[in-house]
Amino acid sequence: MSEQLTLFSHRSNSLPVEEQLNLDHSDIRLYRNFFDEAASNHLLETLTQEINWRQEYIKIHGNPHPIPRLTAWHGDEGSSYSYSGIEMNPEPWTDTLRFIKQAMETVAQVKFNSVLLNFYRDGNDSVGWHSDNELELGNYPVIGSLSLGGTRKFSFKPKQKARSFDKHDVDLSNGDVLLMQGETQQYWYHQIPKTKKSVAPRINLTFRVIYI
Ligand SMILES: O=C(O)CCC(=O)C(=O)O
Ligand SMILES: [Mn+2]
Repeated sequence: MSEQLTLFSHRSNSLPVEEQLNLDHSDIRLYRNFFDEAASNHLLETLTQEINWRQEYIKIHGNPHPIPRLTAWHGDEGSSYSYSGIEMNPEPWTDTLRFIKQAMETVAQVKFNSVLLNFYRDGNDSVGWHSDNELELGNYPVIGSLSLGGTRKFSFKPKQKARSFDKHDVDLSNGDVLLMQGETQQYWYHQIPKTKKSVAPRINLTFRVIYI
């Protein structure tokens, strides 16, 4: 563990302030500024440099299409995972990732064994509607998400069409933690839409428990 990292305070050292999103059949909690600005900026810079960011492709009608963001996958050995048809084998934990993981575990109250990282270079980068409901994540996935860098809109919409009026948006900013658990992935889709606004680069880390 680098000396600099251990100096950073995060809100789990005190009692983090929790906002609960009030959506049916969900358990979604927000911890604003979980990491303070200095820590968040440092983590953003370090991860930008040290992560081996990859451009992945998905096949549509047999043709490869670049996904609109860069990604990386780190975790315990054996926690391999398929995502949008991409089979991902984890890279090992770095000191930075281990430090963040330990902090996230204090609010999530679970031990994570993997993390998917997304790098959104600008407003053209995005992730489309999906839920994190892959079989490897079990029936009630606990997803701990940390956002670093530019603020982006994160949207929820219900899986049942009749409830589509229930769409809900939340802005995720530098240092914010979003925890999704319980039935959330069974009942709700989420996305990061593209935006025409000028936005700073953003890194999002979603910590997960993969049942091997
Ligand atoms: O960037 C985000 O906030 C969300 C990323 C996400 O939903 C995912 O990687 O599954
Ligand atoms: Mn997701």
